[in-house]
This record gives sequence, structure tokens and C-alpha cells, in this order.
Amino acid sequence: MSAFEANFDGLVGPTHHYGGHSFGNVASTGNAGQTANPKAAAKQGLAKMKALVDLGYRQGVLPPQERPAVWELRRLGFTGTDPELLLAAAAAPQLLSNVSSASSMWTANAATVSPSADTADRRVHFTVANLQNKFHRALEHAQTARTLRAIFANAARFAVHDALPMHAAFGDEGAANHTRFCRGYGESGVEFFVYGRKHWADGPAPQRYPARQTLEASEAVARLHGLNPDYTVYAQQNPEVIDAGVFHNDVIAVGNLDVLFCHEQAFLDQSTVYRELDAKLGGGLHVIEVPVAEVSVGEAIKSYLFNSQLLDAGNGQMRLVVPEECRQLPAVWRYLQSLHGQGPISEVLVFDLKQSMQNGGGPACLRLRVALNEAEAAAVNPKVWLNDALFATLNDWVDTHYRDRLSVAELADPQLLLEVRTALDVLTRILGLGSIYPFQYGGTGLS
Ligand code: SUG
Repeated sequence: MSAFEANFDGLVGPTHHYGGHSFGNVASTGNAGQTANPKAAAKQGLAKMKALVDLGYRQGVLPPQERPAVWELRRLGFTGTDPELLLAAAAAPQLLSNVSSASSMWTANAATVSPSADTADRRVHFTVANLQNKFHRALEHAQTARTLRAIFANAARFAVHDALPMHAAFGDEGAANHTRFCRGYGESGVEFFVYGRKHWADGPAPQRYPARQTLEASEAVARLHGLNPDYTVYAQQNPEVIDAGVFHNDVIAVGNLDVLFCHEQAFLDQSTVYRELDAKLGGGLHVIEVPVAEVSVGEAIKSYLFNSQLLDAGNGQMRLVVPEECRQLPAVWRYLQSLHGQGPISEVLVFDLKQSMQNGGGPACLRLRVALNEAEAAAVNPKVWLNDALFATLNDWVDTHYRDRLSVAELADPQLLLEVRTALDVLTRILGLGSIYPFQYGGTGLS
């Protein structure tokens, strides 16, 4: 049965702002306090999704989460009605900003996904990422599980595992640290897990910035998914690049089918990693390694060259979806120009994703890849597949409900809470999701 890779992009939520919450992510901390434009952010994301649909790729939409997370404010001692507790929380702006983050837009961190061709029970497995390293992101997993279960609801085809335990031993950031190599999407592949440190063993680790992913977490995900160890590879990210600001592996490497596009300094023991991947794939791994002499690690981080989407263009060719920032950096743009006619990357597509980029989220952060066969695709909630009609509806929805400027000081505005809830209520009907949000089902939001 034919199979393909679908991308499920996160729709940017109406509380998108610059909180400066992600220590180790230099864009996030560097842009703290800037005024954001949630409307532009959502539209930039939608434009990328639509362009991929127009090129013939399957594209799904994952909804934003309910923010501000008022249930967290209650848990932390604020009381009163929802508008009252928001006004009270204005006295703790850092906290209010954390519980208002639209960070679920970066769906590469929603879960790790193993296609059915790789798993023991031949279902597509998802393990929701716990994102325990950052408070604002650790708030995501319960809603992520609810959302994925509303979209991948067919238990005969899909298994959605809850997040791993919320402890530093099991720090898990999802697909941002996971890649799959294969010859065809429907064939069994090699699953590649990249971790930043080992929790229960000595070894190299970054000194300045946190390593968000542990080997222990990656191993747990592989067990939950029923992966065959003969076709699974674990590699450690180079601690020096984490300390330079590469907080996820997808900021320094991307892979698809039999191609790995990465920086020369991405991994520890890089040549051993290549050899193991190639051997487990049965040969034929095509590595495009960018030398430091052409693009420095700093330039890679600034441009997000590797946070690109590497898309199958057929006939052994690939398209690379990069952010506009790549065009702005001469060394990176020169490198991209030099790719033409040199190997599998035959086309470079450039997108303006500035609103997300200023929080350290590029094209690859905004999407969760799910390889599916046709029967599985037919079992996905049909209303989340982007087409011309849904694109137009979502653009109108953004125009109706989103602000075009938002600062941290405005997050306590009770009117914003009302706008968000009205927007999300409409969205759940557009996407046929049912009552997935705490304000809809009256729950605490915690599980
Ligand atoms: O977790 N930024 C996100 C960016 C995630 C990028 N994802 C991948 N590389 N796959 C993070 O650091 C910043 C939010 C703020 O500071 O307001 C933030 O959460």
C-alpha cells in the first residue's frame, strides 16, 4: 500500500508573545519583551502549510492550546473568577507570561512518532513529549494527548502514549530529537534518536545550557513504540553545540528517506554515527555534511539552515524549506546556492516565519511528521487535512479573532481571555474536535 509523509503543523495561538522563557534558546531569550503580532504569526504558518499543499504534500493542522492556563494559576494560589485571577496574576508577570505561552505551535515537540512499518504491533505510535525542562512547555502534554487522541482516534491504527514521567531523568522533547531513515515511507526504517546527555551514567554533557533530551527518555520511547533494536540508533548531540545554542537536534540536522543533512559538528563521534546509520539501513545513506568552514555553528543557529523541512520531491530529489533568515546570511545563502545540481537537494523554498523565528521556532519546529499509509490516512479525523477550503476558513478565523499586537502587559486583559475562548470554541467546530479544551469540558486541564 502506498505511504507518504504528512506534516501536521501547529496553528499559532492567539496569545503568541515573546516571554523569553527558553534558556539555551538564544532567539527566545534575546527577543524577550518585544511586541508580538499573533495574527501575522498565524498567517505566516498557514501560508507555509498552504504552499506545501499546493505542491502536493499532505498537510494537517494541529490546534493551539487554551491559554492562559488559568488552572495553573489556581494551582499556584490565585483565586477568584477567571478574569479576577488574571488581574491578580498581573503582579507576577513572568508567571502570567509562562501560563500564556503559545509554545504548542512548535509541534515537532508535541510527540515522537513511529510509523506502523517500524512498530511491533503495526500501529502508528505517538509518545507525547513531557517537555519537562521548561515550565511553560511542561504545561503542554495533557492537552497534547487529548488533541492527538481526538485526531488519531482509531485505536486499531494509532496508539497515543502519555508523556514520560516529569523528571529530569526522562527529559523528552519529542520529534525534534528524532529522525527516521528509510527507502520508502511504507517500508521499515531506521529510527534515529539524538540525546543531549545521559542521566544515570557519566559522560560528556553541556556546561552552559541544558541538554533537554536524555538517553533514558529516548530508550523509553523506543520501548513504548515496540521498535526493533536492530533498526534503532542512538547518538549524542555534540555538547559544544548545545552550549552554543543548539537546544534541539533539529537546529543542526534534518533527515528524510535516505538523506541526512547536517552540520559537521552536530554529533559526538560523527563518523561512527554515519556508519551505524548506514549499516542499519542496509547501505546507501546519503549524508550532506556542511563544513564549519562554509557555515559556522553560530551562522547555522542564526539562520536556522538545518531547521528546514527536507521534503521528498520524487525521483531521488528533495526540496528544502528554509526560513527567510537563510537568505539574509551571506554564507548560508551562498551555501544553499551551491547545492544546485550537486546532490539530492534540487530546490530551496524560502518562507517568512519571522514571528515564530523570533522565539527560536523555524519551519521544522512548526511541524510534526507522521508517515502514514492510505488506510491510516483515512482513519485520521478528516477535518484537520488542509485544503483550499480549510485554508480560507482558517485565514478568516484568524482575521476575526486575532490581535495584531500583543505584549506581556496585555496578557491579564480579561477581554483577551474571552477572545481566546471564543476563537477556540469556533475552531473545535471547524476541525471537528469535540470539547477538548478545559473551558469547554469544565475540567482542571491537568490530565
Ligand atoms: O522550546 N521556544 C521554543 C522553540 C521550540 C523550537 N522547536 C524545535 N526546535 N523543534 C522552545 O525553546 C520560546 C517561548 C518564549 O520565550 O516566549 C519557546 O518556547
